[in-house]
Amino acid sequence: MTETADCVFCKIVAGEMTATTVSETERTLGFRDINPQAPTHVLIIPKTHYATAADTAAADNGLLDELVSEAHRIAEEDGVADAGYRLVLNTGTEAGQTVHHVHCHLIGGRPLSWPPG
Ligand code: D5M
Repeated sequence: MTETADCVFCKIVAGEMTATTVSETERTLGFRDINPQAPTHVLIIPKTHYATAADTAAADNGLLDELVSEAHRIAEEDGVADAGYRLVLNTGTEAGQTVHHVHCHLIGGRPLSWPPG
């Protein structure tokens, strides 16, 4: 859980960078992705810095559950829950993880193809 001074999501949590926040709990923050891939594209993160989902699960039992619960609540708020949505946790470089502060992508509001690219 080494917080890095140049972590963009830590900066958002600290209020040093702006984001379009859609949810906040004691331990989580949800904000709209800067490069949306669908009508609803929200990132849900823990306020504490963990690099990956596995690191989060190992360090803080229950925190990943909160990310998923928040994602579902936001999906309902955005009106995409009934049609269906996708949660994505990119992990590592080959999976396309570019920000190394764990984040759950909530993507919905359009039909989504499978498999992903
Ligand atoms: O996804 C990282 C995601 O983070 C990517 O979809 C862009 C988004 N991003 C990066 N910087 C910002 C800021 N400042 N606000 C909102 N969204 C941001 P990954 O799974 O690591 O590829």
